[in-house]
This record gives sequence, structure tokens and C-alpha cells, in this order.
Amino acid sequence: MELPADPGLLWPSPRTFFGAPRCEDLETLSAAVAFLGVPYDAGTLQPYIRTGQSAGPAAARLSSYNQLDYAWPPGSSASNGSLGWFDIEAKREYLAGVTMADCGDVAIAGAAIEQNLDRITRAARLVAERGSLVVAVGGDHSISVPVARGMEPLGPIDVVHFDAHADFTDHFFGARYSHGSQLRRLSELPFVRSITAIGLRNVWKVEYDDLVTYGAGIATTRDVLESGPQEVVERLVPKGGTLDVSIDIDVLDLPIVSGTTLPEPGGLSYRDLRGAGRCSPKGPRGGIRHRRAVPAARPTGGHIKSHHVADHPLLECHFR
Ligand SMILES: [Mn+2]
Repeated sequence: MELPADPGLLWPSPRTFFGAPRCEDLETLSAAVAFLGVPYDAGTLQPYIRTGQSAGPAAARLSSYNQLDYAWPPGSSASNGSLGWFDIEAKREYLAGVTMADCGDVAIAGAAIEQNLDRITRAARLVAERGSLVVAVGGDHSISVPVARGMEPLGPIDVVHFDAHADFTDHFFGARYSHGSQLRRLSELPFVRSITAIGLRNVWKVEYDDLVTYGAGIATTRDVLESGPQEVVERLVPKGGTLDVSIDIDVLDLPIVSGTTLPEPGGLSYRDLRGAGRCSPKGPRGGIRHRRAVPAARPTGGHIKSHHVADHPLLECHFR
């Protein structure tokens, strides 16, 4: 990448994910990676857990300023895909030449829960049908279910869940579509063939028992720290299928992601998570399907940093 001396006169505003070109019409989407904002936090177990995750997509777009510029100066012509970024540790560039698009945010309408979930599914499905890697940015973790429903054409799906929590309760006080039950709902989708949960450390016994009964692959945070992310991923994550990777940033240690809604001490480091992404198996169509739900509280410094540390592992999972 050449560093231009002239920054240009105007930069596009507001910022897109990594400064990628906007896609105004999903019917014409043509990009290897498609970002889909899902500003939804109605799946939160209120009032016990704080909300604000709906601010996630906008915060993630803003924080991407100091990670990767799709084109430089921002907004300049980028017919050859992303400029990428140089990793001095690996002595190589990542994401160079990869085409990306920011599809905007799914339209969320107040308390219309079922309609909102349906819209999320329809948008995710349109993106998947265009052959793009779906990168859904939440939002609370309950968006995993409507996003995964949109992945049906790519099935069967192997779900890989990075989270301090199992999210495997059948319900909370009768509520079945909260972030506390999303992995359970995913396990019930007919085209989901496996579940692997990595980084668990605050889990109810009933959830653990049900995960074992289901046959899920399970790695606690301590398993990852003691055995290393590569051993855990190679042992547990199925090979040869289509992966749907979901990262709850609370899988990381509390001081790294202080802005998240349910921070847990004793978690993974950025390097652990990135290492897990790096060694995940590649699937057919050259693709791993990712999405990530980022329960972040409010657009504070911690929130911004939370997004920052999740972005590199997410993308390294696929482009390495
Ligand atoms: Mn969690």
C-alpha cells in the first residue's frame, strides 16, 4: 500500500465498516464479505442485564477507523478490493484484495419482536444467497437465531459458539428468544448438525447437562488456556462443513471488554481468540460463515475497544 500525500477534500460520512463501499440494494450485492448491522437489544434479560447493544453496529463502524481502511483516502475508488492491513508479527498482509460491502442496518421497529426477527432473517438470507460471507454485527446475542435461520440455503451448518456463557437454557421465566437461550434455539434448527461451545466459564448446571445430552463439543476457558486454542479447535470443530461462527465478546477477559453487558473475569485474551480463528477449518465454497453478536453496553471507550479486539479474530477466521 502506497501512502498518498494528499488526504483528498472530503471523506464519506458516516463511516462504513472498515470504510467498505455501501450496498444500497441487496439484490445487486456482489462482494466476498458483506457486513450487516443488527441494532437489536430486545433479546436482553432486562432488568437484570443492562442494554445498549443496539448501539453496537454504529460503534463498530466508528472503531474500524484505526484498524483497516478499505481504500485510502477513505472513499476513493477501490475496484481491486480492500487495501488490507500489514501484520508485522506474521510478516504479511491480511484482507488485501478482498471485496467487501456494508449493507447497512436491518430496520428494527420498536417492540415488534416477531417482525424484527423475521426482517433479520430475510436480510441475512438475501446476503447468503448472493454468495457473500455474512458478517452480522449485533446487537445482543439473541440475533444469532434469526441470522442463522437465513443461513438455511448453506446447510447443514456447524455452529461454533465463542462465549463465557452457554446460552442453552430452554427459557428464562418463559421467554424463549432471549440471549440466554439462543444456542438452544440454534440447536433446534433442522439444518444445524453440530454445536461447539468454546470459552465457557459461567454456566448453569442444567445448561451443562443439556449440552452434554445434546452432544455438543465443549471447551471451558481453562481448557483453552491450558491446551491452547489450536488443540481445542482441531479436536472439537467438525471439518468439511459450513461453519457459522458466533463470537460473544464476553468470551474475552473482563478488563479487555469492560463495555460488554455481562463481563466475566478470567477469560481469554485477544491472542487466544485470534489463535482459535486462525486454526478453524475451512469449509466448502471456500467459506466459513461468521457472524458476531456484540453485547456492548454504551458507546464508551470500553465499548469501542470491545469491537476492536473482536474484529481481527473474526476476519482472520476466514481470510488467513
Ligand atoms: Mn455471553
